[in-house]
Amino acid sequence: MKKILVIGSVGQIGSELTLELRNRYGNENVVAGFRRTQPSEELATSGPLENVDATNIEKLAEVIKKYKIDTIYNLAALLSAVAEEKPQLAWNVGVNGLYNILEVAREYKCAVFFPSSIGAFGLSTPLDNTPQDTIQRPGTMYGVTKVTGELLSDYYFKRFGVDTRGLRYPGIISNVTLPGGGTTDYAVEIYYEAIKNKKYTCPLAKGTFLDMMYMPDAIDAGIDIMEADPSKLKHRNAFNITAMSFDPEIIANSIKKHIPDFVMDYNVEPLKQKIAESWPNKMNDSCAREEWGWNPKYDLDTMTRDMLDKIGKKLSK
Ligand code: VAH
Repeated sequence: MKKILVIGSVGQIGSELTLELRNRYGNENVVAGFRRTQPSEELATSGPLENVDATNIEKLAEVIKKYKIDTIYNLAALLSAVAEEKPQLAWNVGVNGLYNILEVAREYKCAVFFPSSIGAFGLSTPLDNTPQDTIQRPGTMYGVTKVTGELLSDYYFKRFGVDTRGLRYPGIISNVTLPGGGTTDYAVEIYYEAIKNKKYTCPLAKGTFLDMMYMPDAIDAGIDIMEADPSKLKHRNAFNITAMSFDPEIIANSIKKHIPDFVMDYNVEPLKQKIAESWPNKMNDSCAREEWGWNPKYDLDTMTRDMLDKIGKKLSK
């Protein structure tokens, strides 16, 4: 039976991933690790909670031993735009934290999930049909922490046999948790504003294409990769995965199919625009599909229908 620790369980991915892991493996087998932000009532009442700061290796080891953890999902990170404002903190959480997690995983024989990102690529990467194995020279601290994390995780697999696996997530869109400080946050905000005000001012320019994914697919991918047959994995850290690619105009048109009088204008935020332009327009995720069966269920229109339905219900309460 898996005994799982989710570090960063109150974040955009962590909060929904932890609940799904509890559904699949049993509430008592999934420990929700958090630092400052208090867990939701659902997270707090459905299973064990621990205050875990990945930069404190002693506390981390204590929790691993207390619950006999065999799998660590490490979702602690500062997202791209915030990481540019606080690069030293981003490095400390993203890299020093990961180093501690890998060291504890080495000592207590835990598997480790590492969430990389499209942010691990830069302007010198082929931005269309971005290959699984290609040049990675990101220009952001977020990207530097992700490339470092990929290399460190692969090293721990090859040198110490730690079962590390990772995904290069695209922008993730959720109807549950609001994102905090990401370049792709617009793709969540637009749905709320469309419902509330039928108007949205977009911080990214028309024609800025980015890979995206609906949260249910992101959660399934995070669980499926850790359950995959290791003998089939030619790659480890980290797999390109994507479900769709769109620019602001395309997602706005998808919303207009349901809210015909929705209007969008632009007020480009230079930092987010600069970051977005250095990320792929569309990744090639054939390795994930071949090596562990990656196959997203949601496209833009099915996601839009579900987002508007779920957020509409939430806002009408
Ligand atoms: C961000 N949503 O924008 C995150 C994500 C690929 C983007 O890492 O920073």
